[in-house]
Amino acid sequence: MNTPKRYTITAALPYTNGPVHIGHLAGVYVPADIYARFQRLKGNDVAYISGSDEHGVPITIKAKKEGITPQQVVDKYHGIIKKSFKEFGISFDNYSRTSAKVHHDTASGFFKKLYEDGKFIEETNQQLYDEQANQFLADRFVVGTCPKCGNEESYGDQCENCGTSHNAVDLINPKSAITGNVPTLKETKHWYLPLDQYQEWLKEWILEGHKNDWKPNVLGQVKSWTDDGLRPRAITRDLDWGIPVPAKGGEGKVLYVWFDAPIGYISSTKEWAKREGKEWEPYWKDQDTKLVHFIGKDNIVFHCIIFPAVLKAEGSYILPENVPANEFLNLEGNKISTSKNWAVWLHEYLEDFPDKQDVLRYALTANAPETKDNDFTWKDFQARNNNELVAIFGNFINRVLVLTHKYYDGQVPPSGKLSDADEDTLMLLKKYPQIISKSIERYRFREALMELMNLARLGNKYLADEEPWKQIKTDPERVKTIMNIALQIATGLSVLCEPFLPFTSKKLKSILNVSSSNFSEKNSIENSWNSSVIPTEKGTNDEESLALTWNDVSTKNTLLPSGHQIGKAELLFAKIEDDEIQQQLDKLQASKKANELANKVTEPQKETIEFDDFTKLDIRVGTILEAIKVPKTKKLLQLKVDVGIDTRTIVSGISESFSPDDIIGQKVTVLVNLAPRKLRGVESQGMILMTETPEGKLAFVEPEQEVSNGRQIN
Ligand code: B3M
Ligand code: ZN
Repeated sequence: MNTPKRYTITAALPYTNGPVHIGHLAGVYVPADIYARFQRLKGNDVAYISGSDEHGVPITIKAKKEGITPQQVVDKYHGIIKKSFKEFGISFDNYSRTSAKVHHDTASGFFKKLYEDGKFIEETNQQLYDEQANQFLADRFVVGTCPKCGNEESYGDQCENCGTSHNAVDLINPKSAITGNVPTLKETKHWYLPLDQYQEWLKEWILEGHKNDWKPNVLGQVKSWTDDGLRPRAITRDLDWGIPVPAKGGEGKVLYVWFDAPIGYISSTKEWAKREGKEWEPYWKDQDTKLVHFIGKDNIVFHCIIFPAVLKAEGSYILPENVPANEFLNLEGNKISTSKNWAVWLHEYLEDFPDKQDVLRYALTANAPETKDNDFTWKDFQARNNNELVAIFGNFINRVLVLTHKYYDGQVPPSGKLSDADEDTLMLLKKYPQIISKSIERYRFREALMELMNLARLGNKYLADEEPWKQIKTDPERVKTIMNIALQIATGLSVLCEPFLPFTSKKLKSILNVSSSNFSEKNSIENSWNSSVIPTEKGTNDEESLALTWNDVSTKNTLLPSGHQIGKAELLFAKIEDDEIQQQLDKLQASKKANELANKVTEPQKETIEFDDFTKLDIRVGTILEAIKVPKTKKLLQLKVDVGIDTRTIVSGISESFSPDDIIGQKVTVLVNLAPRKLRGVESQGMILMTETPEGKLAFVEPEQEVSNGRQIN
């Protein structure tokens, strides 16, 4: 076997201003997890690192909006995010947070070293300022037109449309995101990283050095910025949420979130190493370590320009081997949006589909936005499950397990003389680790997954060609060989599917009665992150525990020896029915609508009235006695209401929210002295007071305690 290599694999630190959704998963966490699990299975030494990004303006904005402190915001979402990643089987070796002390110390230390080494420019100049909010406007506190692409909703530090990162003063027509005011300019001092000084080096390192192995979308963005010419970037801010600037004159200022966040990878590695009793330095400073950053395309500039420049300025760190950034995932034809609540949230998915982690991992990988933006639809999710996982993978495994039990009581039969087809099939099986590796090593996870499914297809084809269920009557000896081979394929699948479908792999291995190798011990769901796992020695007694590695599938002639006992057959995947999908579609529409209503601007207050105007209104408590639909109308119900004074007819436009039967006996409040008027031929003698729920449904206004009909409201 090759000597193990050391890998530091990072997944972008999610902002803790909201939960994680499928866009984050498809773009970053699922591909990074496949890669990390794969490298571990290959026997490599892996640190798979992430954590919560708890600084920055998005968090301050969220706190303002919810009327809580930034600390409360990050505590809430850090908890939700961490729990959902864990339940989803993301096998981080460590998931930290940038509010941790180790991170504050590490980021401060970086700044100090660069400051003392004279790597920064210190400059006092004019910055955007909101007089009303009493605050400098950096980053997401300011929106305006992007100087590069003309997008009118660019943020102060980055345009989400073209990805360009700029200084807030470069925005055309800037506006404060806090008050909507046009900002003024005010003088302030900041520290700048002179990116222009790194431009030639960056071009050489990335555009020349990696022109053949980095993704075209990443190279394209880097080229576009360097062609425009890099300029010094401020790495400090006039804010109070963040890591204090450790320099003279830095009082009241904090580090720019994009200065400290990537250093979070290093702090998280330190935290992990300390817990595991390891050295952290080799993972960041040894030239033989491969550093790979998994990110979404909006993070390219920070991982390919700014962070490398910081590492280079520091001098003792390695640079990324690759930054395989993904494009964006859309949802049902629209851009995923946290603010519009157009998203599938991971923690909600896990509630609705508690045992279907692998189905989502599969659907997101099969449809990953690797080279262009892609669309997630619930219909596609269903089809991927029913037509691929159930019909191809699950079907093959199920046939193998059931037949092995039926013919041999679950004991692997011996193989006899091999036919040409047998030899070919076994040879193909041995090729799959290599085929799948090749795709994974090139960050082509869709392709890798397709190849994995081709192995399941190979299994199905083999059974369909050999028809053991027929041959058992005529040539039972031959069937032993067929089933032996089918069992080898099933075992191969159980090992090779682990990076993609870890829950399935675990279940299948336990049915087949084989275990993970020591290298992938870390991948087992319970043992993953934040618990120290002591790798076990590779099983010495193969009879007891068959510990299989990725390479074993290529090198071993038999993965499952004859006579080996397998466990009870169980289905790996279940069909997903139409109504489950419809529920998700309904939920999506409902949450979008609820969000629109919640964000609906509250109507401004009406003109002032005098007390006498108010006393003119005669509002009484009443009870609905009868209700019928007004024929040929959509909205109108004709009601009989006891208002204490009398029982009268009122026509009310509430038919879309209530069915007549449900409101008999409903307490209501009625404006009784409204001049009668005819609606569709029926005279209405008053008006029932209504309000609206966040879902847009009408709601009655009723007294909070029992009140008799006719009581006045004043
Ligand atoms: N928190 C941005 C984002 O969530 C950011 C990534 C940091 S990686 C160091 O898009
Ligand atoms: Zn732009």
